[in-house]
Amino acid sequence: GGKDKIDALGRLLTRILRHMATELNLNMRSDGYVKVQDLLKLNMKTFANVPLRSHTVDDIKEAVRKDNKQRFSLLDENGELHIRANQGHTLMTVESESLLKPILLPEEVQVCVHGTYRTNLESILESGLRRMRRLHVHFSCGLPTDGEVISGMRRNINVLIFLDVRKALEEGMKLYISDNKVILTEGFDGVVPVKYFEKI
Ligand code: HQG
Repeated sequence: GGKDKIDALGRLLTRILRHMATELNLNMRSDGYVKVQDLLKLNMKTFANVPLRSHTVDDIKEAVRKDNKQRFSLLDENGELHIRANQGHTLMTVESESLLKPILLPEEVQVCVHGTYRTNLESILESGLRRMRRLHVHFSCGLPTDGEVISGMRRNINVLIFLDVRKALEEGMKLYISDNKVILTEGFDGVVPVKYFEKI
């Protein structure tokens, strides 16, 4: 039905905006925005097997509005609608400073927690939290309540790692917050060392 089509559109938008701009020759600004009209020209199909070209600007607006983690932002500039992913990028052309707001004081953050899986824990305790393919390690600024989704962690995680925000900031780790309230950091060279874990 319509909902599934919009869901599938949202998933494709996530993939393109986080990971594929370069290979698709898509014009992306350093703050992650691309023109919606450029997106709608791409010769791709969504996971519902619907050609991107058959979607409309209104479909894109609906996908943005209905996204359960507020993954996207829209921007109207001189009558031209732009869209970006708020976080999760792997593209080196996206600059943290223009996409994200720096966190300067520990008081700005109540909780900072990374969700992961038991199978990763041994390795994480050995080498720290790594950003893997992405530009940043992701943290949520709260915990999911009653099976709700929360931006910044997956739904089915079974281990929580809390970051000592004060210590991290004091020692010069750069922390950022995205428009959808995900806390992001490159750590030091892509790694958040174990000594910044508050508790697990
Ligand atoms: C793990 C989803 C072994 C890390 C979520 C994670 C988030 C290690 C995985 C966003 C490790 C990386 C990001 C180490 C880290 N050894 N495993 N040293 N260091 N890991 O997808 O945080 O639905 O890059 O714990 O909600 O899972 O896509 O990061 O399990 O916001 O919008 O390596 O993706 O949002 O996986 O998820 P990811 P993530 P969306």
